[in-house]
Amino acid sequence: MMTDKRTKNEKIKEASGQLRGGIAKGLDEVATGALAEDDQYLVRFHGTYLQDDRDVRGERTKKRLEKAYSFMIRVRIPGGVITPAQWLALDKIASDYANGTLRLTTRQTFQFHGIIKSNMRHTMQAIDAAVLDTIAACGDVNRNVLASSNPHLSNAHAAALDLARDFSTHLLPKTGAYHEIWLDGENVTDSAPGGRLPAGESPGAIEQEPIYGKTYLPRKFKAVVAVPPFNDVDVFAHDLGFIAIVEKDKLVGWNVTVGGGMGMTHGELDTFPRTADVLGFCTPEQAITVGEHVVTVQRDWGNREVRKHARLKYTIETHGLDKFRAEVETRCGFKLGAARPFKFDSTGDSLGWSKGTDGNWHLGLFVENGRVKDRPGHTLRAALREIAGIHTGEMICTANQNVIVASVSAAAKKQIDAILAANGIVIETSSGLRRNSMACVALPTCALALAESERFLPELVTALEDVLDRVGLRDDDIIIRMTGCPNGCARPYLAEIGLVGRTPGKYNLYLGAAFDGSRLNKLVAQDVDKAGIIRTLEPLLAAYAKQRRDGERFGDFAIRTGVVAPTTAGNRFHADVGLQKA
Ligand code: SRM
Ligand code: SF4
Repeated sequence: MMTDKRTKNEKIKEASGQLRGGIAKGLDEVATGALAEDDQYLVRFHGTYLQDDRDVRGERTKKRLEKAYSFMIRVRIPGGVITPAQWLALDKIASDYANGTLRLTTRQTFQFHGIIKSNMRHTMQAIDAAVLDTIAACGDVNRNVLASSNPHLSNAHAAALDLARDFSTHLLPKTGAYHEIWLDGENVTDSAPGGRLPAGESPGAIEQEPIYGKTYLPRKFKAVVAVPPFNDVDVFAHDLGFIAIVEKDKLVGWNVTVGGGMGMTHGELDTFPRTADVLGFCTPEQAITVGEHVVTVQRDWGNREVRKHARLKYTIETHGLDKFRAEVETRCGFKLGAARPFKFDSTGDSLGWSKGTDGNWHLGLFVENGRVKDRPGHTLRAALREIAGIHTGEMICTANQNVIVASVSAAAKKQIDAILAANGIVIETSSGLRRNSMACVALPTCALALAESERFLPELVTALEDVLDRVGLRDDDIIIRMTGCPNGCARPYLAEIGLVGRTPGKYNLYLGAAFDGSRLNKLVAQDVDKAGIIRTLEPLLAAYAKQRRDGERFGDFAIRTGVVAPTTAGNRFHADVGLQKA
């Protein structure tokens, strides 16, 4: 008899009745704030995670109390664009049901933290009432699709948003489980996926998942759309990417990228971050078909026996790019064209006010580590709420955890400036390093965090700003990203300075990534604390300030001068580690 070597997760998906499991029943169970173990995994496909407050975990264990359980909910917003009315609705949810903050993520959306089980349905219904949903925001499916921020910048940017929205809709799970569990037969909104069961149908009987089948994908799947020269979605970090090819001011199609990803495990050298490969070129009409078949090949070829090797990046490492391309082309029924030339300059956002070609203004507002909250003297959440109250354009979440207030008239611009000033919000950041900083959530909510991230990076940047002052680099753009573990949620392996948590207070330091997001960095120091990070970086930053060539970036400088060995491919990430020259 053949043994079933598939992971436990595969079996849970298969037996779930298209993502139902025991979630509905578990939500009604009052004896615990948690869900049954299998349902904790299934509920992710609905855009939510069970978490516990790790700050009080030890104390509660001592008192033999259940962990302080609550849920994180992630909204699905392809391209990150919402209306001011939706912003206000989400802001209200943060007060009504969550911990009073909104968290902008590295994938252009919002997370709420701290929602207790008895409020879960109310929260999901409030999100639905705002004509938003959370389905497929997490789980082994195509997640929120990113698009280069601000559709008003050019026709290609508008097309990028359209493609992100269309691809997201195309790949949505078709199951009615979401509506059944969370919305209880509430009105299904226009944007909502699936649909309610027709009268008389038993749950699970009518649904077919033409793309996903019963076991969905082997692992999460992430797609993005980028418009050169801005790589603000970090296209090379994702499973699937579309890069706009504009010729004579016209979007002629997309270069397709595959096999990017960040996650790895400390000490396991067969896990590594990987930059995506360019697969070829497709026309605008072909894009959804190509994307769908990248997904179906991964569905069929992806590793369902070893979850750590289940992402598309390992499928491509295993089978090779040529074989993968041939299979995608066979399934599409047409061949991809040769990749067209493109050039990226940067991965950051355009911050501050800029004027669009239509005469309207756009404000890129830095949100430190994406946390929208009020603190004394800096009431950012209140300011954004007030802005949303008067704004008639869009509010856009960026993949750098910032927000763009888009399409502002000259008169409204003055009002917005006044609101910001009254709430203590200064548009300019204190340094180029802070402007380019990102940290993942980590403690206290993330179950996987090994060290602080969001709560520590601001203080580290402040300390590094003293170094920058000493060496004369305060205003220079240098990318720094931190995560509390090696999963890579703030894409630290594509940062010129990457810091990845090992244990409380200790980080691995990575240097040498490209400013345009095309080259991974390299491990240079292990288990360093705050003082060690500063000690290691100061001489390198001083040398950079003195010896850099015109326009040379810090990451490129570290490679050119031989201080850090370049990472030429993901599978070389763990080779030649350490500082090469003191
Ligand atoms: Fe992530 C798991 C937060 C973007 C790679 N990520 C998690 C979880 C859900 C922890 C867990 O599994 O229990 C974190 C919840 C923390 C919390 O308390 O909120 C979490 N990830 C985040 C966010 C909120 C980070 C942020 O500060 O913005 C980002 C939400 C994105 C979104 O809106 O969808 C976030 N995560 C990313 C990215 C960046 C990206 O996609 O551009 C990555 C690296 C790219 C990639 O996927 O390769 C990323 N997250 C992971 C991984 C490692 C995946 C892997 O292939 O190994 C995990 C762990 C896992 O999946 O097992 C993870
Ligand atoms: Fe949690 Fe690790 Fe992701 Fe940070 S990188 S949010 S610590 S899983």
